[in-house]
Amino acid sequence: MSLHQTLTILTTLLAAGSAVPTPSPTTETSSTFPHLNALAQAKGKLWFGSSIDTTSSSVQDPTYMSIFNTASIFGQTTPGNTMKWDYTEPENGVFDFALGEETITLAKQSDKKVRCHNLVWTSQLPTWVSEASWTKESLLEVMKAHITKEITHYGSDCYSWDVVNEAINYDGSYTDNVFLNVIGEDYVTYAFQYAREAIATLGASADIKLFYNDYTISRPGSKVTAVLDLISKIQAAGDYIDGIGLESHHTDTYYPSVSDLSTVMNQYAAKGLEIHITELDVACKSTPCSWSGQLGQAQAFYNVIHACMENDSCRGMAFWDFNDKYNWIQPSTNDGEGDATVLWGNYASKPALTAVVEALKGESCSVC
Ligand code: 9MR
Repeated sequence: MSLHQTLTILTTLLAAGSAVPTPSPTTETSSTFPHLNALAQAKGKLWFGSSIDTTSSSVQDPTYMSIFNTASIFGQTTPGNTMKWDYTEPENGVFDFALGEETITLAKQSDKKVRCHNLVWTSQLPTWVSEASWTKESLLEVMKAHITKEITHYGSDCYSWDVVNEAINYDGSYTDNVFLNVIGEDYVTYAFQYAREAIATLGASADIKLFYNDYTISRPGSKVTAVLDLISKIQAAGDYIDGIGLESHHTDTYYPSVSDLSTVMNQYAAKGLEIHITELDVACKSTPCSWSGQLGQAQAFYNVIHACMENDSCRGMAFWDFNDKYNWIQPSTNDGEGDATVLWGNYASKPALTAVVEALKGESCSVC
């Protein structure tokens, strides 16, 4: 029985009375926060990173920024929002890269690689795309122009691009969107082809990797089968895809085992893909997250990082934010679910942070 399971039982037994004692957390600053990137790189990984959203008040928070800006803590970043279609091409043919550039500038200041995110997605798609009536040819033209402009604008400032995001539903069917409805399932392959062609125009030195990025693809099942089929289709059409991003949005009560993760990672690796953990966070189903919830959360973080460290094709890992105050899953808008990162809003650390460090070092989890 794991520490988490034991404590769940104890917590239930003690429900009416005293709580299970909890250790005092550290209040983290850039001087105390563990050097996750250095730890990952010491074991041969490319980086450990975190997303950043320059439209959020997080960038006005000095403690947040001093942690984010420490290269040994985070060696990679992804703009949480500002390179998406609604920001970059709000009107047909009118491009605006200013907000996306803010992330590139920040990344350069602390020597971070940037996973650029994303080119084609159902969400955050302006209505001029989603609600107009298109022919297959006219929508392909618009999609190609968007992909080409973004890739050529940012060039080698992007380590990689998430070319298509979340194209498959949990049951393995294609996500309903204007691209599917007008172009058909092949829109995914077209998007990758256009992305590869855009990179070719940048010259031989441009080594920008092209990724498919999705959620709930961390354990075997209908969705993973469909995603593997999708990858085979892209690969059959040409040398268009380099990697797969496992978003890794989990919860304290529902998360993949190390064995699930290693099964699917081996399947992606067998396709020759580089694997990234792209958006790791673990929401507690009820908040404030109980001690038992925090231990479940720690186990989830541990499993994901441990599985990546064990798989040579898994090259990098990133949080989808590192402080509860700024993560996208806020209890007020998510039915009480939240507290999804390794730090409380006041920078106190959670067991999850210890678990991440232990997984990076190849140690067993003392808090799971
Ligand atoms: O973190 C992003 C949040 O600020 C936006 O409101 C949301 C809108 O769709 O998108 C969030 O980021 C998503 C990412 O781009 C793709 N995978 C799921 C992420 C969480 O929703």
